Amino acid sequence: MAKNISVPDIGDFKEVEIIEVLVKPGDKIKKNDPIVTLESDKSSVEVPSPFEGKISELKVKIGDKVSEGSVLATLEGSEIKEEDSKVKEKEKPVKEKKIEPHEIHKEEKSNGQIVKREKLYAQPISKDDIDPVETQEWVDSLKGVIESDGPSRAGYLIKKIIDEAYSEGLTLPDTRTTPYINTIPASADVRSPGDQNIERKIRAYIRWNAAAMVVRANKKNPELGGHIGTFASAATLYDVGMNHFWKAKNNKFGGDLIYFQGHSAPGMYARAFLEGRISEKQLDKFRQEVEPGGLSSYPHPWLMPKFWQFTTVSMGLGPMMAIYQARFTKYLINRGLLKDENRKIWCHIGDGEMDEPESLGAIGLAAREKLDNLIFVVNCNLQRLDGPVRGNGKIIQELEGRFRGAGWNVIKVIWGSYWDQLLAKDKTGLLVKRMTEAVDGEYQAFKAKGGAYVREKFFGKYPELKELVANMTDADIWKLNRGGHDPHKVYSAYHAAVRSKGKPTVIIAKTIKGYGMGKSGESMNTTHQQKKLDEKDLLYYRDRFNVPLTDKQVKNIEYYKPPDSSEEIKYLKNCRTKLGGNIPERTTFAKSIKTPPVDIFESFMKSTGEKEMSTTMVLVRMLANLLRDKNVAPRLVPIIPDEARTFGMEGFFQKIGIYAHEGQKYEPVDSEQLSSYREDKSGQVLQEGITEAGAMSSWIAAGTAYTNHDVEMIPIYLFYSMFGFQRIGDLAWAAADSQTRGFLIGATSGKTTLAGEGLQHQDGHSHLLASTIPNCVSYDPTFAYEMAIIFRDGLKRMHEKKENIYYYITAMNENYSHPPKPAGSDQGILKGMYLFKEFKGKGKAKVQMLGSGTILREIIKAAEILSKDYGIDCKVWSVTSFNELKKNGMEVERKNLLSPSEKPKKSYVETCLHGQEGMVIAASDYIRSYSDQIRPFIKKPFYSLGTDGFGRSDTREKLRKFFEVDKKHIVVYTLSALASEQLLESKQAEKAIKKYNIDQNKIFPTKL
Ligand SMILES: Cc1ncc(C[n+]2csc(CCOP(=O)(O)OP(=O)(O)O)c2C)c(N)n1
Ligand SMILES: [Mg+2]
Repeated sequence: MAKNISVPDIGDFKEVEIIEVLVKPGDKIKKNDPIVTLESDKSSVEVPSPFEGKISELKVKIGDKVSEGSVLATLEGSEIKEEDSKVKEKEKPVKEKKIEPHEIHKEEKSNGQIVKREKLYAQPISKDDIDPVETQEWVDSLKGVIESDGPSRAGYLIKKIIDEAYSEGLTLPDTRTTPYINTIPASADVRSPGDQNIERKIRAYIRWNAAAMVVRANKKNPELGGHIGTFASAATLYDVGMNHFWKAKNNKFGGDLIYFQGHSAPGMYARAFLEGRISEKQLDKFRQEVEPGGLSSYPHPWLMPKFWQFTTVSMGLGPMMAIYQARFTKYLINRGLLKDENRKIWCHIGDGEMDEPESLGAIGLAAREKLDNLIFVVNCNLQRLDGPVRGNGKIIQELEGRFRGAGWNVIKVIWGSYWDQLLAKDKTGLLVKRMTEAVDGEYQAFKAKGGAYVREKFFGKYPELKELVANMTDADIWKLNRGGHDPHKVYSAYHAAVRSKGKPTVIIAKTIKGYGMGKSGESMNTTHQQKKLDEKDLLYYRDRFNVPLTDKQVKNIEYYKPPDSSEEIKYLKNCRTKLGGNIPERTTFAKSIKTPPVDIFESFMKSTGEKEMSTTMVLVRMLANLLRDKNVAPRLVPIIPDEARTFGMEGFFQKIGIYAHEGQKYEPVDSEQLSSYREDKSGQVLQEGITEAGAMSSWIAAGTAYTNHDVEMIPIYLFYSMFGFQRIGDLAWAAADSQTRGFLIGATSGKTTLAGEGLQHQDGHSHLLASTIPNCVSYDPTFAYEMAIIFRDGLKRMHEKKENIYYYITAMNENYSHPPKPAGSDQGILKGMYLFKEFKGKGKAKVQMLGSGTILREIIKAAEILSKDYGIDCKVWSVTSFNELKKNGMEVERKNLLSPSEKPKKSYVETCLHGQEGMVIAASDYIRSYSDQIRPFIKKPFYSLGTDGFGRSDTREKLRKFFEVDKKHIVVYTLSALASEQLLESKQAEKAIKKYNIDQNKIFPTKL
């Protein structure tokens, strides 16, 4: 039975051109195999076959125009399986609709015992009690239900009562926060199985060595800096993870991924020293990295590529990148590229750091995506750099509210075990009330001023509480520890966190900044900056943690490392052996991706004839071609922050699907259309919503998957170029440090090319920002063949040869026809410039004309005019990258200056222009500084034109006139420049100014 394949619903488009026919008669095809590619003026999309079968006849050819219903081909043969694709598509989401098990309940039963759980303690603080007997009855009923029917039932009843209360119109207390006590009650704590005696010693040595390396460095030279107080507060949080939880990467397991708080780095080095991974000599080179073997100030994979994995010190970026790392890990698993090994992503953050909008900016996504592989640990030492984080409030409560509101599993670790007994004795709730009402500024002072002060100011507020501690000495009171310094409480929290299902977990731990530093910096406002400890301080620090060093050794600030045969070192190493190896450690075993053959790019080398298209369309078409390459296709990660339609990429929705961890639970409104919005659990596109920072974090996660997951991926992040480097420049820097490989595409780029959008959208400087990143390779191509050659080279360099660089390529939305590739231009395209065309005049003068992006086309038009109307010989050079030319120029110049007796070498620009006569005029759609970069390497008069000043909306023609980069201004400026070089009479230029109506009195655009 023969069957027609016709064009399905393609939205509002009619008479759309066929640009590719992907089958021929006789081909056996499967359902969804592409038949043809259609291209509208904005986007291209493949039409898939709705059936399986054999092509008997083709009804169309390249260049034909088709609309909905046009027949493309006929299928025949017994293989035809008539399936209604629409029905199938509709069935899919229904199939994927699953009822989520009630995760919390599961978790409650995880250790087989019924315990008093978070819900019981999560009650908001009540107002004054007017009927304690009645209150007690309610509480007793609740306890009764928990005992007889378990916590799930109790939770259900409470929810029911709350629902009832709302329907009665009651105003209920705010439930964002729970009382200021540990989320896990003492009765439910899971104690650490570790040997606490040995662990305490190990922790003491790490603390000592971490402080010693900072003090020694600053003794050598106070310029070097460093931090002691941060790690001092976080040591237990790290130790418990290192000894009991964080599993390393090895040949059996992918490894947990740990984002360390940037300025706690000395602690990580100090542990690695005990483990024998870092030598004493290296410790002595903390923050001295110019000579080989130094240790980075902070986690910098670029500088310590075998050690650090994640760059975190720019506050806020770590949390955001960790969230998207966790999300990307799930993406890889759902796409079948990674085994699900229950790996966790841990992110350590300071409480001050939580002020950064980025730190909290993506927590909603983490909950939405059910990232139960993600654990945040917020070290609440209540201080940041200058002083308290929330002196008048409580950072722990504030964060609890925000994370609970976002849907996270929140575990507060506020009080250490020494408080357990006091809390148990607190029958009236007065202790919890006092704990809750004291503000962080007070808590800071409590730890700075000693036991007597705490007795007076904290317990002393209520006689009952004073009485509660009457039998305790001041020293006992001082010993009442904070949760984040209690290994059992921390262990218990981590234990619960790794078992959380269906949501991410945040552990909010209370600690003391500068713990153990005593008068020199414990809980002081100056703690953060403390990098010097005098003899007295050091002796105190040694005694506080019982570090076995003599006074003399302390005075010499010697490191302490027991012999390898000691029980401490054996224990420490054994812990890591059990957990699979070293952390942090950066390795990569990813296989490279074979660069696709040139024929995939061949069509871009030819002229597009009459057909006009933008370089964005070229790129999208190229990506569609790449999706047919079996090596590249599965590894492409297109990332788009809600701009797919702007860039003509909606065709990807159907073809490769949008990643959605729960699939698609609804029938999309446009389900009848070819480019219907298709979400899929194994979808490939990351449609990020409107978050450039999030999209960039995804890009970093994908571009470093070769090391974090041993899978080489090819992330391609397309964004409005103005919202790229300018918006998320700090992440672009972190990406470079992380050795991210992938493509950033600054689409709708150029100040006059993006016409209507105006001042905030028009980008005239992103290339300059890109140029500040040493391992970023950037291009501003004009023509399809340039884009294709650059892109293929990028694939080769990054993903086949594994160079640690990334690409920034600008793409435009201006449609024009593209010429064929000039023979022999490949190398020039990659190096940054090549001779595009020569326009012979009458030899009246000679000019070298350089242009990039769409303004190259104005240069070409100007050259035509100059040669025809003024008899000037023009050579037009397409400059694909002023940035690459400048890099090469700087390097060659430096080499020449360092070799004064040798024959100077020529930079690539000089090589191109050497022997070419005439001055140089350069123009781009960016500010003049972009093209000015090559000025020092051109030994000729050089004039540059550019788009300096604020953008504004208007037509391209008017904008180019305004910024003086249109063909007329280029002609006039060239004539005028020739006159100033005395190569032409000035009246020629005067005449041209009149002829082209150029206003000589117009104010310079930067002032308008
Ligand atoms: C984006 C950014 N801004 C400022 C800094 C400088 N800085 C380094 S640490 C710090 C205070 C951090 O306080 P917190 O997060 O509470 O960490 P703690 O040392 O208390 O653990 C500041 C402001 C930075 N590293 N990054
Ligand atoms: Mg802090």
